[in-house]
Amino acid sequence: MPLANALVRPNEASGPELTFPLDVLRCVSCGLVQLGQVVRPDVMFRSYPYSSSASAPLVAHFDGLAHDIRRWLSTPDALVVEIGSNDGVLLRPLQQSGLRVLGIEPADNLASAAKSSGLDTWNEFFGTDVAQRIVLDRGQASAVVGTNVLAHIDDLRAVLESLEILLEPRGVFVVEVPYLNDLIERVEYDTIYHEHLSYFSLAPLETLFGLAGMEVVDVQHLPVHGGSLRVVASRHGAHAQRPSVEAFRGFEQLKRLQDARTFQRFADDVQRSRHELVGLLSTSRQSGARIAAHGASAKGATLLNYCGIGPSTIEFIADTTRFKQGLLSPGSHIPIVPESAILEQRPDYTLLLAWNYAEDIVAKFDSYVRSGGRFIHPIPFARVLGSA
Ligand code: DWN
Repeated sequence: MPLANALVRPNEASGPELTFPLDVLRCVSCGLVQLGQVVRPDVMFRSYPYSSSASAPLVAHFDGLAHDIRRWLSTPDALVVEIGSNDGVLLRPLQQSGLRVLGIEPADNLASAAKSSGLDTWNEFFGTDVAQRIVLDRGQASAVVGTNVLAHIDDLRAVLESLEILLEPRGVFVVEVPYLNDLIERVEYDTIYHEHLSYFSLAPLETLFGLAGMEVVDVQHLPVHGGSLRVVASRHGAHAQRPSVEAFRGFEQLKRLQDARTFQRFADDVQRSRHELVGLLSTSRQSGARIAAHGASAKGATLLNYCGIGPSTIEFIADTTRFKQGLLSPGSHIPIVPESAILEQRPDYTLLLAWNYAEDIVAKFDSYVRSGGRFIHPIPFARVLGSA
């Protein structure tokens, strides 16, 4: 499979394209579901086309997270450090609420975007050396936040060592990760790609934090990104453990996330999902329908390449992210164009490659639907939205 965000310049489309095996494994002792291959982080993240602020629903999500973080802080000007701060989408509301903030962002393009909007950002990968420099420069942090970044980091023990340095005694680590149970139950196989090294559930996270004398003190299930966990961890005894933790332990037992048969059923569901999507698209094409897609997402790259869908089926992918427009999707080489193309070209069908925002996107293109256009939702199994 190609790298999910390695968009291709049209003039390089005939050249070589990096591809890697994509195998998902499960540790039989701690239950951590993880990739069998690690692609170098500098290859994937030094220049990164994914801008969180491009998705309006995400901006609203991070405003909510900024509000929630405050209840774990004891002083109004506490220091909050965000790992993988992207374009500053969370740093902004945190700073506006009076907190001291610092973003750690390895992507050159995103770090400069954040800095140019006045958000203090270091263009680095997080690690123990950065943690030490932060403490020397600003003191220890009351909170360290990581949304959709912990799953991207190979050396999880180094994260724990860095937290030990960076967090003040009652400091909290607030982390959001895609939730394994949602991935399995909703057949969200397209969220599997090389950026996501780990596919977390609560049990392995508790084991991980336990290695560093930390514990999970709160767990929330969120709808964002197809279903995520928001986990708060701190040093043992620093905060009372909320009832949500015990409740989630029971939930995961019920869902049999440690049972191999759960994963065999998932594998069967993935084959069915691919079969039904390819069937729907080819039937539509055979009847002369024109098909486009919306959302040049990372998950879209997995879906298109795994299902063998290319430009002969999908004419273009409309996306609001300026870093992505004018480029081709990884592997499948479908042109990425501004969202206006949907109303201008009026394809009969538009495949939702960012289905996690389906409600917002369908509402956004209400006139397209009213004039007969139809969205196809591929996950868990392909269906035409709004059809009679
Ligand atoms: O972990 C990760 C997740 C959180 O974000 C990263 N490794 C990569 C990325 O995954 P993704 O690209 O699948 O995320 P999204 O947020 O589902 O991507 C949405 C895409 O759709 C973006 O390119 C923006 C675009 N979009 C749009 O064009 N118009 C999104 C919305 C809501 C819209 O209205």
